[in-house]
Amino acid sequence: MTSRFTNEHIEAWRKEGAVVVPEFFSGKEIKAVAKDFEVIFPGRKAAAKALNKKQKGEIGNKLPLQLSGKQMGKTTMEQFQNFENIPFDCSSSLNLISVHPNLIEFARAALGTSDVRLYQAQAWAKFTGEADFDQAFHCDFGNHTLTVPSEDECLNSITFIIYFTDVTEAHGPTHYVNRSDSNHFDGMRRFLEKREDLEHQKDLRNFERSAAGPAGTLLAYGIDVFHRGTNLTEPGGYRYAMTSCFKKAGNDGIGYTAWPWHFAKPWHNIFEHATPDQLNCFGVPLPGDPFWTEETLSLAQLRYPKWDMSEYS
Ligand SMILES: O=C(O)CCC(=O)C(=O)O
Ligand SMILES: [Fe+2]
Repeated sequence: MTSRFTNEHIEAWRKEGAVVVPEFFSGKEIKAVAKDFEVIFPGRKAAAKALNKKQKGEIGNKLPLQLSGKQMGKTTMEQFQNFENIPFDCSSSLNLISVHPNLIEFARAALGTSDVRLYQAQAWAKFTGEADFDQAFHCDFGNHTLTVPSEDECLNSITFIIYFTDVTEAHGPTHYVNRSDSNHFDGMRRFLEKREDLEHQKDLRNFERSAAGPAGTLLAYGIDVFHRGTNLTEPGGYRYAMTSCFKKAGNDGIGYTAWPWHFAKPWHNIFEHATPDQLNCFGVPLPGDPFWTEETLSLAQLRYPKWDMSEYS
């Protein structure tokens, strides 16, 4: 397997908490995944005009948060209209992209372990005019752990946001701030003490970077990194993205999705096409694990009749 990233990418992620890798995915992979997005989110229409709720004052923040003439963005339910957990009713392309072997390799290198688990994977399509996608800077640790981020990034986790359409500044790229610019723990202290702190938001804006890039671009970041979604302003524009989060196996402090909770979803789409290594990311024991006995093998085969279990027996 040819690596799609360098040691510099891993070092940048470790040091700054965020790194962008353009062209991580190939044209063929992008095309197949984008086609699956049309299957799971059919008939969505992008508008010619962006929705800017803050200017219209429809949502408005409770506080008069003027930020260089514009109010501070906000995370709203409307931004998540086309947002779904794996597995999906579509081909294996989208179903397996969050455990692509090169992504697993990236997560292993970043977290300094060979044993990683996927704990979040969501497809997310955004269309111009569907919502005002502008968010305030935040860290994701709030819904990835019940406490706070560790000082050791390997004890936290790695989130990938992957774009499967070209993303310019007009297509709502994720904006982020490097740890060394946000003063890291001081920044988090300010965030925890006062979530809607306009002064803090202004400070962060001075350092914001963009993950904009062609389809296939990967943004890797940590749960302690300030970032925000931005609005789609391109007439008729849309952004297809996938999130994929990994943690070190056995790290009970990090969580989000309990895969069996989604038992009614089409898991066969994953079992019938994934390698043992990919399935292991969901917690399926590897071939040779004591879990696998004659009984468990035959029962699992009954549950997923088309799963090729030859490597397990
Ligand atoms: O969609 C994006 O670019 C980022 C969204 C985000 O950070 C969030 O909803 O937590
Ligand atoms: Fe976020």
